[in-house]
Amino acid sequence: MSVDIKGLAARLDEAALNAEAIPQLALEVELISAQAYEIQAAIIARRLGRGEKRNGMKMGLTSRAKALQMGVEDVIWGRITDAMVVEEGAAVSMSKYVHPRVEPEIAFLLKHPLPVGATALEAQNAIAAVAPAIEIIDSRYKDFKFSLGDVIADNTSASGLVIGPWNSAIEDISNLGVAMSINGAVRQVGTTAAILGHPIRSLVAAADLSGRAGETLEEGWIVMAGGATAAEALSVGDHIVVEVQGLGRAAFKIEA
Ligand code: OOG
Ligand code: MG
Repeated sequence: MSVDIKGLAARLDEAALNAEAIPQLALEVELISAQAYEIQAAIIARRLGRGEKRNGMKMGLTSRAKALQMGVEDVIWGRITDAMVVEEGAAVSMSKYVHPRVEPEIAFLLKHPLPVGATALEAQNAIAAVAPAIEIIDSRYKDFKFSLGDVIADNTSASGLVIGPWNSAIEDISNLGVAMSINGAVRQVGTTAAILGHPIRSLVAAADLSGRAGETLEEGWIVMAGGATAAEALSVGDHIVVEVQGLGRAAFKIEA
């Protein structure tokens, strides 16, 4: 079936720009993954056209907790641009978002490109540094509800990322404790082992998925490994802190 890739991309891009929810595309058209990724690519092309710079990739639904919370089983990925980066410790305005949620992640910084077919050892050797991170997800769909095709088209709900200190002396990251607090109360706890059993597998999968889409993970790019726990909804005034054992913390605030 023919799908209006550019039209649907414009709809999602404008929903994000206006911070206004739209109905799920699935109510109108059943997208196969390849079409949904084309829509995602077209949204990013619009953003790059406005001067944003591509600086990485995010993995999604790499933990059981997230797959269960969202009711979508497949590992998915999205594209990151510089405009999505929120300065660590900063306050961001709620007006930028529809219904934002946060999730605790770790971020990889690449010191050289990582092609499709990379092994776990090659992935490990491509890492310049690892950081504790927060992903701000904000589905452009009403009620934060979507099908697999919907969420892929919507750049996998990517909206913001907060990166804590980069650790270049990389220790074993396979099973680090993760805690996410909002206003001083711990809301989610978990471990990096929840990310595909070992977060390095998320980086290997990122290389494969982007390679198959005709891209390569580039030197200097950030790769977000995916939420280690379920996400939490945000309200004005919230102060969010994610702490990863041995890596440090990342924090930000949400204001009116
Ligand atoms: C989809 C994005 C999932 C993650 O880390 O699992 C994701 C969503 O939950 O809206 O970013
Ligand atoms: Mg995420």
